[in-house]
Amino acid sequence: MRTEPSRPAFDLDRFQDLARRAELTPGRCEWPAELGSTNAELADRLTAEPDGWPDLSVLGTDHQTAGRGRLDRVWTVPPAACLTFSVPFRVPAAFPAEMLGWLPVVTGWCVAEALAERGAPAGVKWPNDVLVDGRKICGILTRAHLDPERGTTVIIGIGINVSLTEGELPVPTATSLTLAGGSADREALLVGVLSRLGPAVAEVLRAGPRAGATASAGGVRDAMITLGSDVRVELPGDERFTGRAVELDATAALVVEVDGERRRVSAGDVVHARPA
Ligand code: BT5
Repeated sequence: MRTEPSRPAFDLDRFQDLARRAELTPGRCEWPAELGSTNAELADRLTAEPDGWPDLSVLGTDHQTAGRGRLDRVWTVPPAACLTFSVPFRVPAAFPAEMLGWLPVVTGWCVAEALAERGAPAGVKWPNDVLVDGRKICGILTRAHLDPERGTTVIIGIGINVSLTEGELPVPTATSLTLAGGSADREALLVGVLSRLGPAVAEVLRAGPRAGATASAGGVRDAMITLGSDVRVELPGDERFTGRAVELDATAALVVEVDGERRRVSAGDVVHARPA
């Protein structure tokens, strides 16, 4: 993998100026040049300073040296070529745990809308990817941070490939915003994502058991390219089956029709065998 040394560092002042103009009020924003994983680091910082990171704060970095995917997979990008950050949201005590599955897909929808605004029409692949032309441009990883006194904070980690060249893609199934013909302005892209993410996540967390009936859930269903596709489902523990993805249920689980029967998938990987 070749790296491109001439990319500008993320400009936090410019981001904050663009945010002000967009009437976006994020919480605390920090962007160290390098750290291990923004998700792990934000969890540590929440432990050290539980009231120091209000909702819609941002911890980002230009060089993530230990980026994580699901199931201990790695997330890799060359320095400054990606928009890599994590955002915390307090989860109300009454919010049903089974509704947490809405958060990654709602995040995917917000990222897809922000990418479209920056020139790359994107769709959401269940449960945590954003794709452009069938290739992965963004991965999302949520984790719960527990505080015995304050309850649960969900940390939403987002990695968007912004200016990677074809030769820098970590896997052949990836793409980047510039490869897709979009603009490499990371500060404007972050404003676009957060402007959508703040209200959408707040709506879902407010709705509790009715999260699946929110406007955000409707947006997810419209943006989800998995629905209507023939899919191969790979469940944790190596069980595999194929079928047609037909809907998201009230908890954002994927419902797959297999030989006339409906199977509900709440965790696992999905491979799009044939798009709708
Ligand atoms: C994900 O996992 O896609 C979640 C990625 C989340 C990354 C963010 S960055 C900020 C925050 N801090 C972290 O430490 N993580 C989050 P999963 O669905 O398991 O997909 C992982 C797979 O994606 C890998 O096994 C590779 O095949 C592929 N991959 C790795 N890097 C990629 C990239 N830059 N672009 C596209 N695909 C990639």
